[in-house]
Amino acid sequence: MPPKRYIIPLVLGTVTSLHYFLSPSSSTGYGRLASFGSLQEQLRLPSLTNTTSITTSTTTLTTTSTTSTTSTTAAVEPYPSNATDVSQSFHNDTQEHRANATFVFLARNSDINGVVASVQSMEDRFNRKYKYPWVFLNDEPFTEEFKRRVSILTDAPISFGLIPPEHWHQPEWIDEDRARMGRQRMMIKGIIYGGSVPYRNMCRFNSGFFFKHELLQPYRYYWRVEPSVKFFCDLNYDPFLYMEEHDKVYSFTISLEEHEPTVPTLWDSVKEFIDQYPQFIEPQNSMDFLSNDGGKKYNLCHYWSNFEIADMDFWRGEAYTKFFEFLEEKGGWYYERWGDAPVHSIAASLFARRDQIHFFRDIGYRHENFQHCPSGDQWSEGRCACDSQDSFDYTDHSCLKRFESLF
Ligand SMILES: Nc1nc2c(ncn2[C@@H]2O[C@H](COP(=O)(O)OP(=O)(O)OP(=O)(O)O)[C@@H](O)[C@H]2O)c(=O)[nH]1
Ligand SMILES: [Mg+2]
Repeated sequence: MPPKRYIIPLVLGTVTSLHYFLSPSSSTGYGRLASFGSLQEQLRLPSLTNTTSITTSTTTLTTTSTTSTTSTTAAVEPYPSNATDVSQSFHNDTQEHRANATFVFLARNSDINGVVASVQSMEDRFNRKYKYPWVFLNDEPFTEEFKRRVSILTDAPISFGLIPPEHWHQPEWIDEDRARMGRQRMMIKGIIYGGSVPYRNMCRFNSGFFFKHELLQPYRYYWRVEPSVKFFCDLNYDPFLYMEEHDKVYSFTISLEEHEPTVPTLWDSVKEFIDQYPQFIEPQNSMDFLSNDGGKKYNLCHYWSNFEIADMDFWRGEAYTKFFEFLEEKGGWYYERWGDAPVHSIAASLFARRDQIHFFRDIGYRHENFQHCPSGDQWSEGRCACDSQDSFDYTDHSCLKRFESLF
């Protein structure tokens, strides 16, 4: 194995958090939304005629900045010691325009077999041609065996990062007695992962911290990948560039209803946030994806976040930063079992224009127990290895119809 294949982005931690504070926010002009009562009507779908006048509110991060990172706790694992600068090798790979993007893969060492299967599926179907980098994150150091097995799968740059403990563990200020009671209640109800603290750590990390990791600072777009997922179709174009060129901030392949007992108070918190920070609500929001009555009640619809291609500058922006901080104070990741999927979906639906959310209909994808399989020309042109009759899209608990009715 040539050493250049083991690449560590030692100079990738190059854009400081200051950058985000300096980034323009999308909040101006929405201050007229004053209270939830009056908000209700305005959150209903306005006409689509104004969409062309909206400009993007985010800034692209570059990989060439030389500012040193401010992170002191996030460890970057050297692998191996003679590794080279990932940004250099990234740009040398091709002359074609590519997006400032990476795959993000959170995993445990024990997930290795599922990780290998997912990476191979992605490489075979898309990335062998495009060579976007891979960033692996873990709350424990990755083993040499993990790195070895992943590294042989691709020629693209790979880096392995350790998550800072404060981005992962249950915060000190959480009332553990109350959290334990919440877990016990959920276990009694038989809610999946209801008794698990690590699962809650993962949900909170994916909601509010992954995009702050040192290894992700150089990038704007990410594609989240999980163990044991399948990509069924050849992708003959670059979905990251699609996101960039069409001003998209969030995308999905499967949308569905959340288990209500995992989020009993989430929507009350969201309504409180809307009352307190009306300036962050995008006038062309997609509240009607989330609610059947203009915002009074959450219909539990969310985008399934094990697949996400999205814009990290959206999560790094003022609206989402405030939203995450607001929810964090409620402690719902630990007192209940708030998932990153409803949290991301609610934020994307409220703070982005609805036309900035994209359904990748042509990407065949499976995460147990559901799959999206394209149909028609997309199925045949993508050489999709799935049955197009077997797709979650229009089944009973899918929210795709609701998404499509927004347009
Ligand atoms: N490092 C680390 N990663 C974790 C931990 N728990 C979950 N993950 C990762 O977080 C992602 C989501 O976890 P999953 O266990 O897949 O959760 P899920 O998709 O809701 O449920 P299943 O896939 O059905 O188990 C996966 O990429 C996991 O590998 C953990 O304790 N440590
Ligand atoms: Mg999973």
